[in-house]
Amino acid sequence: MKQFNAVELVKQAMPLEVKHQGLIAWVTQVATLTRPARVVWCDGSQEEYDRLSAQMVEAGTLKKLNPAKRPNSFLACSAPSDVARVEDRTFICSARREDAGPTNHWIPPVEMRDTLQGLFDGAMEGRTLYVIPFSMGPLGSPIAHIGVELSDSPYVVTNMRIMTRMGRAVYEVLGSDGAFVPCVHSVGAPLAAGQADVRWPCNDTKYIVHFPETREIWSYGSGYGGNALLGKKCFALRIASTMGREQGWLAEHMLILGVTDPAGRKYHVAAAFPSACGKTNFAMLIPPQGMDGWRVSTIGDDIAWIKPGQDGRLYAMNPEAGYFGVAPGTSEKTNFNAMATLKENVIFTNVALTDDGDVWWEGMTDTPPAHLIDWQGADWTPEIGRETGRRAAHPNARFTAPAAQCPSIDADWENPAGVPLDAFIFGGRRSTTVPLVTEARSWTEGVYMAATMGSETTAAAAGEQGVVRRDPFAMLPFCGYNMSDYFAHWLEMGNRLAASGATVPKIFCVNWFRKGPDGKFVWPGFGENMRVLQWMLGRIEGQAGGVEHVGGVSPSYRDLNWSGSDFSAAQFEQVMSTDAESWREELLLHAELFAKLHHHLPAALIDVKAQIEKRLAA
Ligand code: TSX
Ligand code: MN
Repeated sequence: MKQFNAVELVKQAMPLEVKHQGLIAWVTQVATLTRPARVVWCDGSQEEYDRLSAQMVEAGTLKKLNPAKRPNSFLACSAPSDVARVEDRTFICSARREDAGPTNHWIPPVEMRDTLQGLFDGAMEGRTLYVIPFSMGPLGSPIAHIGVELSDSPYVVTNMRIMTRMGRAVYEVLGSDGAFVPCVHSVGAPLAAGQADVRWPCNDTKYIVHFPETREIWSYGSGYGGNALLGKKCFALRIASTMGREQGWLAEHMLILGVTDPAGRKYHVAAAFPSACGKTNFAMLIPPQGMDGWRVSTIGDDIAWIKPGQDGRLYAMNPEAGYFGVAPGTSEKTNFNAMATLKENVIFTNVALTDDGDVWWEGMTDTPPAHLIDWQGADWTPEIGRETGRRAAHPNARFTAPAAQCPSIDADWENPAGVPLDAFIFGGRRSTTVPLVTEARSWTEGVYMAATMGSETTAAAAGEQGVVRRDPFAMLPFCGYNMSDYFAHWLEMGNRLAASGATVPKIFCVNWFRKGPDGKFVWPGFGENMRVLQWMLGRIEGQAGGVEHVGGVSPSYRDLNWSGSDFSAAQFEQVMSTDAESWREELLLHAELFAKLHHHLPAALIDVKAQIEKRLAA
């Protein structure tokens, strides 16, 4: 038998552009460990995308959708055990446990490296190791950062081509000594000689591992979403948050949108919501009837990298190039722009297949098609659905689509300088207690609001339904370091901005999800949220009215623009009201969170809590 020769495998077909000895050495090292049958250096071309897609169709991983209905689009159906991020298998392996903090899983780096060596030993046997060079942020932009993912999944390659700037040009930007974040990924399913592959290879053992000090990512056992597309949650949030802490910027789980008023003045807002709150819908909002002349444009729907500019203001950019959005619930009514984005060049994962070769998911249309193939490949009819409760699409089914195809895409979405922020919005799903909108009286009070943010669990997530889960800044699963240090970093950024003399963005807290006594949502949400956005901009301009209360400043009924709406003052009262009793209960929950995060918890946040308690007692 021929001796395994990693150097030979790696050098074969290595593009001329690759001049980075550190990169070549690292690829050789990983190939030596994982022993793939082939190494392919990706160039990011359409030809490469088409070739890999055709290979995956051949292997049964992808179905090609009807080109007349959904041109150049594919459906992937995963193994039933590999359908979401695995938070309990996600590790931040900092040298010191306290740097990961109480909200992250931690294992000593030496121990974890040992485990990974064992797992990756021969993990790619019989498979191809793809070298995937990518840039988070526009290529060559001063705020972009480069990563290289080594993966044995062709599905990862084609998804990364949509989600990031991936390909040949990245090798050029890297040059001979450029910095990159090394990302190693294996589905953990080596193939013995002659062994047939399965449609969705993966392993029951899963590890999603980050070494923040050395800025490395290692992912094993899953081919799905954030577990496998390592530029997204692993790099652009967990690793980037630690880079931002060191370098004085922010990596946030935020959408970014532009708002242009009827006079043509443009504002920019970044907003953080936990999952299942409709972030992508908000990023692509269409203003309602009666608000003609207002326009919302989309800069990003999931991640924002935010840095102070020369003028002292905060500039935000979207490090991604595509949307990896939740499909169920997306319709022409809830998100017209998303549906238009999905017309072509899309990879769908775990949605249902229609008889004419198109896709369907719960919530796409009011009436489901008479017959479907569900996400697990079984026949599905509305009757079967009713009788068994089985869904046609998995609740966490996704689309991967190029951002450039979004009709509401902002002209500045690839501006290397980013866009200047006027406001931050934080929100959660709360059926009681939290008003429709509240403005923080100060940066510190805003950081408190964001830090204590909570959201009720929905049926879409595992576990009990309707329980309030604290999710500070919507970053609970994504902060790469100690959450209390992260709060301190935010407070410090505020101090720096104030010291520079520039206008500091205002911070608002929203809740679209208050329910009435009948258990129904009171606020119509979606496009109607534009009225709340208008009030915020009015506050920024010092024009809109508001009333101070225990938690901040909120509008009265007359402070919002109701043109084209029949929302009544009585309904408004239902989405705004708070009583002292529910505030006291809420503060008990804040105390619980603060107890968990007491180590390094900034005193300024404890002060805000004391102030609220004092106002309540008065
Ligand atoms: O995305 C949502 N947004 C933000 C939109 C810009 N959703 C969907 C959340 C699940 C991902 C919302 N759901 C919003 C909202 O503002 N509000 C609600 C609650 C709601 C649901 C349905 C109706 C009204 C409110 N109305 C009817 O179904 C007719
Ligand atoms: Mn997200």
